[in-house]
Amino acid sequence: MKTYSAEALPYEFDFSLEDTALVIIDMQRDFCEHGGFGEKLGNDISLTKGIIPTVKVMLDKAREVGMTVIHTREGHRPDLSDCPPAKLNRGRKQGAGIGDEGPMGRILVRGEYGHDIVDELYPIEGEIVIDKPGKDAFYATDLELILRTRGIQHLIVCGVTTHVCVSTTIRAANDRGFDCLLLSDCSAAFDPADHEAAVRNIHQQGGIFGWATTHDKVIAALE
Ligand code: TIU
Repeated sequence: MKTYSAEALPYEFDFSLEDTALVIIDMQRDFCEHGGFGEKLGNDISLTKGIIPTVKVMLDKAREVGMTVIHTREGHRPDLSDCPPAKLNRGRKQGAGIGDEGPMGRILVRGEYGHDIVDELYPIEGEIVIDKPGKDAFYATDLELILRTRGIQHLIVCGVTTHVCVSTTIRAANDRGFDCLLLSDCSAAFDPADHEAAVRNIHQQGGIFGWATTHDKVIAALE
């Protein structure tokens, strides 16, 4: 296996094409478009929407070199039988009831327009889509089985939001023994302060949860 080395914090991230997956977290209309879950929670979606072109550059490169690509979507069954009352009740308090009707269909419900991935980053044939009920992409999904079956050891992770689903998934992956590289410019939170803190929290203490870099460093490593 040929090894590539990307400049990163706290030090270079070494990976090969065969044992690496690009994991794009929750780039759904519900988090990046008007009227979705993110906006209903009282957030400005300009930052989550704003990373779409940058994520697309990274996605195109991964497709070009043949890297495994995994997309995740946060959402629930139409009958909400997989949505814990604790999550449902907190969303409702904020006016963002999971399952409520919105301009893009029922909020965070599988099969609805708002639940799906934005057009620009829409999965193509051969890419894996993981539907997850929680913030952690490993929780109650077959993600780990798929990664182990493919011999994946390294995860290049991006998407939204940095401090919620991206960070939670990286922490969960770290405990399962995967090496994670966060792409800071392909990730966003509604508040930049949350984003900055989340990025730092990944690579601090000598890379306590993993590495962080920008997409151009990974692309440079692959060229
Ligand atoms: N609210 C928030 O920041 N995020 C989420 O609810 N889900 C994800 O991060 N995908």
